[in-house]
Amino acid sequence: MTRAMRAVHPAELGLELPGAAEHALKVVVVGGFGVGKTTMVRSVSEIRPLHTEEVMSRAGRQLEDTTRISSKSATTVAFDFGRITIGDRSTLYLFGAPGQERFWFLWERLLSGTMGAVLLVDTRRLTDAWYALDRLEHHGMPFIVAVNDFGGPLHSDEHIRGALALGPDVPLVEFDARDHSSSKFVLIALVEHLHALSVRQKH
Ligand SMILES: Nc1nc2c(ncn2[C@@H]2O[C@H](COP(=O)(O)OP(=O)(O)O)[C@@H](O)[C@H]2O)c(=O)[nH]1
Ligand SMILES: [Mg+2]
Repeated sequence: MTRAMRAVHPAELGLELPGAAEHALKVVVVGGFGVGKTTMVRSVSEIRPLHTEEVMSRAGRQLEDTTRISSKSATTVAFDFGRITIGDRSTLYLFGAPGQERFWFLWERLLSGTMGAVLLVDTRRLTDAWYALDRLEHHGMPFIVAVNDFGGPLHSDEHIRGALALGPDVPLVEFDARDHSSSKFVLIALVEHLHALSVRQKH
């Protein structure tokens, strides 16, 4: 997996959001429940990230399988939102997807206007990524896969690619969502991937 990545200026992408600041890119962070989406948006954001968390209600607890994730007592009920500047003039607006199944209807809105996505995976629960993967592929959304380090089994890239049926062109990186620089590298990897795709389209 790749750790060192060359920084690229998103201005090179020529991708802009209608009505938004120049070189503003909307990026979504998706993945299964408890995989580190909120953690990543918080650790990387330059502004105090907006998020809506609630202590799980008794009813909510019955709806979700939290037995495997015992440390998780708060859950994201709306999008996480954060912002990071890369280079002088490029701003990424980050949206963390809601993890719970009862908020999945928000996905269409989440993905509209989105330039690219980061799919987070936990090697202990690779299959939890399938729903997000299916949605990304359904929307033809460019994405990279970021393996969050929970101390789970160290799988080879081939194993992870096989389990998620990833195409050879989808970048796979490892990181720690709790770490600002590590999370920033993931976003730079996504920007580079978008750049590579736009160059390929032009030729
Ligand atoms: N060990 C470890 N724990 C993490 C990491 N990232 C997140 N966590 C913890 O995992 C739990 C779930 O993370 P959260 O960001 O809420 O997941 P979300 O449901 O995808 O938003 C929290 O208790 C985090 O502190 C990581 O890289 N390593
Ligand atoms: Mg969350």
